[in-house]
Amino acid sequence: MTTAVFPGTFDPVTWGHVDIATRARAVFSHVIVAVAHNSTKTPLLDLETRVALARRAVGPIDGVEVVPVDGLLVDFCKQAGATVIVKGLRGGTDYDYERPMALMNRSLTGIETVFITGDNALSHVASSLVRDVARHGGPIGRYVPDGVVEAVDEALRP
Ligand code: COD
Repeated sequence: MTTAVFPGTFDPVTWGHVDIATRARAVFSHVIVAVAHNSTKTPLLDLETRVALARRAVGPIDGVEVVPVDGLLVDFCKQAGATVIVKGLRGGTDYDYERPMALMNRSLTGIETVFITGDNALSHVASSLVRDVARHGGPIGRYVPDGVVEAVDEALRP
């Protein structure tokens, strides 16, 4: 059994994330979606909400679980017995952003990162764009799983 960790901020979870989790599960027997506390960003949604929405979104996929993560990702991977980190790619910009993290994580513990190409139909879907559209009053429903529209709305207009 190979356990893979698919980490992210998931602020909020989108169909792009669900697509990558689904594809990762087709390759690895156990996938942990790791929702990072992420001290380098100030997320719109709190950790508890991001975890709950991600659980609702990937809950139906057998062999996929969602956990909150704080601290170094490689430490969590070790604890969880994961031998692979999964990242999703929308294009070259994602690769340029992910490559140093993949190299750093490998340099820290030897763990490999596997990149999965997402569905082309979702290549414009990013949590940051979803937040921006919502902030300006635009419709985000088609980009995100159930419960996200309401949670984002609540966070923006409490
Ligand atoms: N299609 C394909 N892939 C997608 C799509 C889409 N439409 N949308 C998102 N993705 C992929 C992203 O490329 C990424 O791989 C993943 O989904 C998560 O995306 P985000 O935006 O939710 O998450 P990020 O990029 O903010 O996550 C950054 C981490 C939390 C992974 C990183 O900061 C981290 O590892 N933090 C833990 C602390 C640590 O160990 N730091 C040292 C790192 S070397």
